[in-house]
Parts: sequence; structure tokens; C-alpha cells
Amino acid sequence: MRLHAYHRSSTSYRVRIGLNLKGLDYETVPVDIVAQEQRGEAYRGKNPFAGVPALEVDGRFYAQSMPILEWLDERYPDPPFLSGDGDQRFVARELAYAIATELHGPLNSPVLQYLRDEYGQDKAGVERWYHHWLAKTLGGVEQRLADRGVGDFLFGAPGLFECVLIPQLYNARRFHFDLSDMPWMRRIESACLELPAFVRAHPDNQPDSGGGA
Ligand SMILES: N[C@@H](CCC(=O)N[C@@H](CS)C(=O)NCC(=O)O)C(=O)O
Repeated sequence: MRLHAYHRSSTSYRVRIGLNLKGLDYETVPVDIVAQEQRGEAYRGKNPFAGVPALEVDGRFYAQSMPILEWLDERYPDPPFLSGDGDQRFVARELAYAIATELHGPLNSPVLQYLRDEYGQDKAGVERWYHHWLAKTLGGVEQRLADRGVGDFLFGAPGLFECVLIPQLYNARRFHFDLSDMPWMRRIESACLELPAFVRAHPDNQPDSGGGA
């Protein structure tokens, strides 16, 4: 397997965590999204959506991080990303997809660049935008976690939700979002960051991490 990815991309980070949790061997092929490599013809042949990541398996390319995680879980069911009863599996999907669908769009780098270029926003203005959308969705996630009274993980061991949460919190910190009133999420983050699967997936530990974004 080869993962075409960018070190700081949250969608790439999600899939790296997933591959590591499943104990799969893979090679990372860096795609420089700062240099717009994802929009070039060569990469679009691998992923027509022109975003990272793309997972290459036996000559076939899989795009879109969430279906990739679901596909990995079907093909390699042990350990499961979605465990427990139907209600628990629903909650894991509810929270993972809340982050993946509500946050990735407004916080993706071309949107932030558009705010700078077309609306003349400076760093503070972009951060205000970023914090606004984060607060809405992460606030909902935190409320769910508090209502359920979770522990180190949503359900006993890291799964789909943790694959999505940890990269989002990494980005939240990069953009100086205040997580102090979100203790339930921070507890899960601390527990995950101790685990080798998450350490190896961290942006700083990738072959292209020297470049910065
Ligand atoms: N829905 C896609 C989004 C992929 C995506 O947009 N990735 C970002 C990095 S996190 C990217 O490539 N951004 C550069 C661009 O859109 O030009 C997924 O989940 O894989």
C-alpha cells in the first residue's frame, strides 16, 4: 500500500492513524499541496477530486478519507473501528462525520486563502473565521461526550471517531483555538497521543515534515 499524502493535512493524518491502528504496512508518497501538486495532471489521475490523501492498493487508487477508513474497516475488521451495539456505532459515526463534513469544508486551505486574497483578511481575521466554525461543531461533540460520560476513548479503544478527532484538534491548536473548556475531548486526545499508532501518524513524523505549510 502507498499513501499519497501531505504531512499537515488532517484528512491524510486520519488515514495514517487508521492504517496504523490496523497494523498495516504502507509507504508514504508526499504530495506538496502548498506547491499545488494536488492540482497537477499526474496527481489528478490518482485522485480526480484533487485533494489528499489517495490510498494506492494493488494499482487501484482510493479517494476520500472517510470512505477509505470505512473500506479499511471492512477489509481488515480486526481491530474494529466501529464496535459495540447499533447505538454505539451510530454515535461514533455521528461524531466522526460531524467533524469531517461540517469542518473540513470551511477550514480547508483554499478557503482560508480565498479569505486572505478576496476578502483581505489578515491572520487575526482568518483565525476568527476558523474559531467560529470550530466552536460550533466541537462544542456539539464535547456536549455529546459529556452527556455520555466517556473515558479515554469514545468506546473502550480508539476507532473511527478518534481517527478524525485527533487531526482536528491538532489543527485547532495550530490556529490557537482555546480548548480549555473541552476536557472530554482533551482527555481522549491525551490518551491517543500516548499510543504508537498515533505517534507514528503525527505530522511531525512524516517524510515531508521538513517543508511546513
Ligand atoms: N473530502 C476529502 C477532502 C480532501 C482535501 O481537500 N484535503 C485537503 C488537505 S486536508 C487538500 O488536499 N487541500 C488542498 C486543496 O483542496 O487544494 C477527503 O476527506 O479526503
